[in-house]
Amino acid sequence: RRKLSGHELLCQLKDKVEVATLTPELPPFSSLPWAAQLPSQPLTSDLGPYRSCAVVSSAGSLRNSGLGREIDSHEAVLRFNAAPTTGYEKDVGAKTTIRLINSQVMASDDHRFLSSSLYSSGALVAWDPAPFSADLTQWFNRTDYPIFTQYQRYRRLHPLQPFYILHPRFEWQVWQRIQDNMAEPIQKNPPSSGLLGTVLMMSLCEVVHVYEFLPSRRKTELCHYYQRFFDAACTLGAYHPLLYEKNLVKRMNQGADRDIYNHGRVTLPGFSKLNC
Ligand code: NCC
Repeated sequence: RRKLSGHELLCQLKDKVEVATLTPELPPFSSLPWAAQLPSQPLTSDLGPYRSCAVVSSAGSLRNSGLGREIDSHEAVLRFNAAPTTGYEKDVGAKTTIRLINSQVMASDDHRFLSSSLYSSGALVAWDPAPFSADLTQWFNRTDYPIFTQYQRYRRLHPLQPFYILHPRFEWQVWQRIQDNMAEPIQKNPPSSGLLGTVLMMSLCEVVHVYEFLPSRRKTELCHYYQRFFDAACTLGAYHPLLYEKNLVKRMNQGADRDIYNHGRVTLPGFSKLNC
């Protein structure tokens, strides 16, 4: 099979992946009293369009990057999980427009999801590693972590903050794009938050800059910029098909290779600016 060009890959993503979120009328949620807590509109009708966006990975190589000012200059900034800005502004900026969190963060006691102010800026978007079929009832009956009980609790405490849940179809549509473009079979686990957030922003922004997803010359075994914990698997992947994700993003990058090397910066077009 022929290897697709970067432009063809981008068009595949645009055509075959839909950033869908849960809304109150979707079964099986529609018959549950708390369905009314879900946003009435899908995320893509409420947020954006934005001109220029930043996706900030949580990689340790953001340490001493000095990218904070550049990151904050974008109209919208997406961050992940428990990644803080306070105390790290010089390297990662201070603006948070969207925070994408996995269900493990919502459920684990360490992250104090319900009470920490870390989660209170911008819109929240949650996802859970759903069974491959992406059938909503199957997923509802066996989520990886208790995403729905935590969602209800958070909504009660913070009713005014926008908070979306990604449809599991989305994670598997992105997974399929990776698999169809790799020669060997990849693990049947959903893509990392990093790639999911990048595709989400490509559907909201005219141009997306992703920071330290493809590691720069500052590449390090330090897992996160905000923690003293070392593990190369954070950058290379274990559960998530992270190396394959990075291969795909490298092929789609429209910026210069030296921008990756010097700044860890990748430039991707938003779907609205893509002529397919
Ligand atoms: O580490 P995590 O990801 O929160 O990082 C967010 C995204 O940044 C990219 N990244 C991170 C570190 C690094 N050295 N290189 C990178 O490229 C990845 O794209 C990553 O997705 C996740 O994807 O949700 C993940 O979450 C953590 C963890 O659940 C949260 O941080 C909360 O503690 C997972 N770690 C564990 O389960 C131990 C991680 O595997 C994936």
